[in-house]
Amino acid sequence: KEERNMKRSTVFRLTRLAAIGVLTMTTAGAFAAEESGHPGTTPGEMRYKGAPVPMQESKDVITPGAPALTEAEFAKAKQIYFERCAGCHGVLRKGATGKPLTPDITLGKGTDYLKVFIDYGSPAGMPNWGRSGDLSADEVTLMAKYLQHEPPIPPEFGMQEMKATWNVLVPPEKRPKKKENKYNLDNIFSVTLRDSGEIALIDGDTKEIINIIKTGYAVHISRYSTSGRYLFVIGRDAKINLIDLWMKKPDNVAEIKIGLEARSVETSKYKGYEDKYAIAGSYWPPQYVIMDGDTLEPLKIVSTRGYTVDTQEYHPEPRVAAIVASHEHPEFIVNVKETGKILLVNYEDVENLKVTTIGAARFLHDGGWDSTHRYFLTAANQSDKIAVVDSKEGKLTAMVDVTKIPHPGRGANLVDPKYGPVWVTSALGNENVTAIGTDPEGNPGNAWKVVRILKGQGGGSLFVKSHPKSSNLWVDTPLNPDAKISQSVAVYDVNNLDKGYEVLPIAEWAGLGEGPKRVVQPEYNKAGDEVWFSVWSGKEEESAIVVVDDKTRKLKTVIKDKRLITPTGKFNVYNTMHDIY
Ligand code: DHE
Repeated sequence: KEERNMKRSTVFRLTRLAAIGVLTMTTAGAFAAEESGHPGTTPGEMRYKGAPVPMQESKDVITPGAPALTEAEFAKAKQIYFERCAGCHGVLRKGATGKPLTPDITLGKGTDYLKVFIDYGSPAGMPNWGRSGDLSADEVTLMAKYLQHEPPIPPEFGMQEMKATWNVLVPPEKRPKKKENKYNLDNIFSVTLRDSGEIALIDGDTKEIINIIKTGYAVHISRYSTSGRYLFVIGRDAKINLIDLWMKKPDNVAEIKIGLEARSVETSKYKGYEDKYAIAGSYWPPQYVIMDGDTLEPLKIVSTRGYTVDTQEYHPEPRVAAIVASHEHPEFIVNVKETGKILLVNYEDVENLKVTTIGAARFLHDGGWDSTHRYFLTAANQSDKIAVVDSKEGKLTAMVDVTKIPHPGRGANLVDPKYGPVWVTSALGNENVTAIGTDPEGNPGNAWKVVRILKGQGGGSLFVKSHPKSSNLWVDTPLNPDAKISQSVAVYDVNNLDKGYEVLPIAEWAGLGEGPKRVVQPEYNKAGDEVWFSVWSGKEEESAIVVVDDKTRKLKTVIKDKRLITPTGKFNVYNTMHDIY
């Protein structure tokens, strides 16, 4: 209800934001989802879908036989498509989590059929764009006609385009020779300020803001170089910022755009290659690029276009999802979403790149390491599976079936008193918190099996977290439609998992006014004795970060500042660079 009220009062603002390409999933996508009530698709899943694609230019084709559209109508429909539809149906409409919508299919269906679909949605997850009021009757008709034309093709983004955006603001020789500030670098947090196109660097010891740094649009993640000196931040618009934490006041030293839309960046971690290379993957164009680690100079671009793992059908747009750096070999591990392939990209010789392709399952998304950093566990989210890769042997170890739409973030590693070491994921589609055995030597009977399913507060969970020094497991539920659930967090005692969870009212502790106040992404400090939560409100509303004492589970402090606009992901230097979670 709260969100619906917000919707009415902010329709005008949202339309403007959409027009300039900064409308976010939590606005457009979430409202449609909230009101859709589709059997078979939970509100949590629906809210996670359909983010706008920041696409401006494309090659447009008016298709013979398709209903007539003026140039202005075509342009308007194209904008609506990229803002509302491309997140699920793909830029080229070849289908991603949503169905394919190419003219060979849509022309046969015709305008009237398509109008009904767009208006009412479908049980398979298509929002009811017309009925929910998100699109007017004229816009529904316009979209039904537009979908019968060939999809506009956005431009490619090769070396020339990347080099044109590449900017070394402070060359390596002009950078500090040693750390020039007094911060305890290991305990700094990079915090995504999603809707302001910035990150906040926060001193984990004093909780003071060190700097607010301009980045790409709707930043997605932060990762650190192995030495902990450099911070890499990537925006949804595929802009990467390289930030030097040794500077008196840490700030940007280089930037580049590696495509038109992206989510992932990582740096080389293998012995001898620390801080040497960076890699980023893009949604559009579907490719990854290896860069120089301290300048972001693009060195090698590799396309991910190819054939799906199962039906071996060509996919023109397989997006790059999570990337991790191997500790066992000089390799990056790259999830290719729509084809369901996991690539082991060996960076020993960038000119003669060796790539091992592991077939997993479609819709690879996010994932993280087991506690030994040998096995990478990653969600094939719409396939309801967790793929396990042995990074030492370079092989698929197992495919584990889990329940509806696993979403681990990087997951959480615990020692289950009954089953030994396990890795945990929560889910978007239901309340299950699933533990998978990860110790083939010590506990072979449990390895790569679901050994325990805990009941959580509900679906719409995005992230779980624990720490080797803690006996708590934290599970958020920011996309649950019930405000009581989305504004609180569940915490389990790892030594007594059967006891169930305690609920902490994190948003209430933040003491904020109006707003959705979703509680998202637990992140530990270096010592493992504090957990930080974002209380994520609207762009115009006050948000905060709530710090909880891990041992007592009591409120420690609330970080509030008018510059903390829509905080979401938080990345502690030490834990992120050492893959501790
Ligand atoms: Fe994320 C990680 C993609 C929406 C917050 N998100 C990731 C990763 C991918 C991804 C591929 C893994 C990167 C890696 O490890 O290399 N996310 C997507 C989407 O495609 C999606 C569904 C829609 C979109 O348009 O982006 C999406 N993500 C969101 C949000 O709405 C979230 C909740 C808020 C926000 O800031 O935008 C969000 N995603 C995050 C965070 C991580 C992340 C905080 C990193 C978690 C971690 O602990 O590593």
